[in-house]
Amino acid sequence: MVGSEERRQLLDDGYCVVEGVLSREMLDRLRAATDALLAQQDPERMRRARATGSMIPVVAPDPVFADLIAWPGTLVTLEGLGYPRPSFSDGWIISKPPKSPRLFWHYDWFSWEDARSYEPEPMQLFAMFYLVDTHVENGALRVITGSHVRHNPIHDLLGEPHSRELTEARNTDAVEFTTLPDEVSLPVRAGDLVLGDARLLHAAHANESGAP
Ligand SMILES: O=C(O)CCC(=O)C(=O)O
Repeated sequence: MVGSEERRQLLDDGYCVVEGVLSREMLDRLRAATDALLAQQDPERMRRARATGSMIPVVAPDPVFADLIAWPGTLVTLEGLGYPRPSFSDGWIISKPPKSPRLFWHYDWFSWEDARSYEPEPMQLFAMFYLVDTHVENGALRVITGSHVRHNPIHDLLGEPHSRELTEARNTDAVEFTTLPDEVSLPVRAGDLVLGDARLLHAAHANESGAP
């Protein structure tokens, strides 16, 4: 069970890591379903998504994704954090091909004109489930602690987050791909869950390994 320490971390730091949320059986089902979808991906579409990775919507016709969205381990975690009635907005299957570049700095929040965007309580969380052990060499998440509520110099420099320039990684020397002095890497094990405030600045390491 998660509790007050994880809630403090989510509110103060903007994220928390919950270990072992997915069962072995669920991991096997998800790997089979995502491998099948990835095998059908158009290579040109994958090329255009070099920085983000595959980005396949989870509305794919396999009931395992409905089971994932309503996964009891996630719901119990959210309840422990103070969110007993969450709703789902959207989800994506993200596979980073071997030797693919970094993901650029961005945040997921889209409604800054709403005054509640400037309050401590998040209005939206991201939930990232990992199907393989993920570390700095194969695409681990990078975050800037506290950037969901505090200004960071990179906020002033970021371009349009899903422009073709960025998603195709046309220029990985651009500031959006840079290593920041205050960034933190979040390596995880398969089955772990990273929960984060949608306002948090995040990016990912390149996948320098030979495996997706
Ligand atoms: O690709 C990743 O590792 C993170 C995905 C992400 O940042 C997002 O979906 O907003």
